[in-house]
Amino acid sequence: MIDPTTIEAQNAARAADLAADYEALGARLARRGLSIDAIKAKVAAYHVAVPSWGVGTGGTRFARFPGPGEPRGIFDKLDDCAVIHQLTRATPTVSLHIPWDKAPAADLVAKAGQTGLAFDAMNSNTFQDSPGQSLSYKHGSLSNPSAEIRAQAVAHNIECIEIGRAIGSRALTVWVGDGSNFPGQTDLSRQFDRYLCAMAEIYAALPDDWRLFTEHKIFEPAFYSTVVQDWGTNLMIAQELGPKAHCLVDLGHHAPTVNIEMIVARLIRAGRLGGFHFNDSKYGDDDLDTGAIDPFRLFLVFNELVEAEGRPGFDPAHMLDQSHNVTDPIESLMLSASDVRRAYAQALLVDRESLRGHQDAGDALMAAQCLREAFRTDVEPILAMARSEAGGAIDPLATYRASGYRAQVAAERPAVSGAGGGIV
Ligand SMILES: [Mn+2]
Repeated sequence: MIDPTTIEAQNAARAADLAADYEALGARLARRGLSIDAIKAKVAAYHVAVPSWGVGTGGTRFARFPGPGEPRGIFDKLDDCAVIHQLTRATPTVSLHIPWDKAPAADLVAKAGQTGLAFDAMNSNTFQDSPGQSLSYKHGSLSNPSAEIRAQAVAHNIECIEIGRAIGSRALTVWVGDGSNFPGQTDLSRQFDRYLCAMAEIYAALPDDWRLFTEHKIFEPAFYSTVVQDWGTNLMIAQELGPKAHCLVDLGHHAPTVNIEMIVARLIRAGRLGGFHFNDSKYGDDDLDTGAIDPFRLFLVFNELVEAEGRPGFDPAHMLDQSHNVTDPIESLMLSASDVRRAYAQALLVDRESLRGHQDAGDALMAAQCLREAFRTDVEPILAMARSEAGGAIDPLATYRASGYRAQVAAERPAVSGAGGGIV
């Protein structure tokens, strides 16, 4: 991890400016009847999980260009995740992927203890064939026509639950690549029936205090149809499986121009919003850094979440899920963690009473103004003060670069061109 004296020195150089900016913003917000300290407290309590696979360099179907000092395995990944949390104080949990992160549970728990991290949802993998696996998922996993292959996929998911129980996780996320590439390749209904039967077996193995998240995705790797294509299918799955089943919304897994915030509102209404995989995109499932392309959409999603805060049973899980091809993954993840907090802070600024009044009065322009006023507010002093007071960095990026962490781990970790940096 990074030497605390580096953080202290970096913060000392910025503390006076931050205090002035925070005071000025506080005065502005006070005129709108808002307490900056109350918003800061909520932002400080907001956390987003980091996926273990996010700290490795990703790739495209064309190539992968490894970066220096890439993690060699789960223990290096946890070191990198610890740095992200040390500087941002926003990412105390890591989401593991099995089998990529398979290791003795006692060692995982010990490493988490050393690094101050805990484990978020477990992720199963039946979208590729893993070393030593007896049957292939080329033609599907949980929906495969072969009962033996489905049983293998079910057993893998149950193993993920067992590993998760041993390390303190309380959720399983299932995303499958199952689908078809050609009309007629599969019977769309029978394939879905097979998936549901297999998922029911996994659901039956869930501990009482666990949740099951299913993640829909419109396309890729299947390009004609996917078994869990959209939020409607996802909601059907959750409603059929039972109360522990919830829908996971990955921002990149929709058709372009789809209104994701409305999907979020619908899933909240149904009591089935499981949580998020945050990322950003221009064209499809680009897996770009959260907030890098369309921060207004991210804000509108958080606007729905803030609207629903406090409802019984409302407890969505939050995770980043993005791929870093041309940036240092630690830097991208730190900025993205800040950007989800930014969207949350901006959504907290919305004057909901006024908004409702404008909505009821049919004043579309003023209703839109309510949101834009919140979105246009620069909340960086709130984010920076929350980080600083929690022992993190006022400027995580500058502090990280000043620390020399990447060069240090590059010296210890030889480049591995084939290391998994997958996207789910
Ligand atoms: Mn995802």
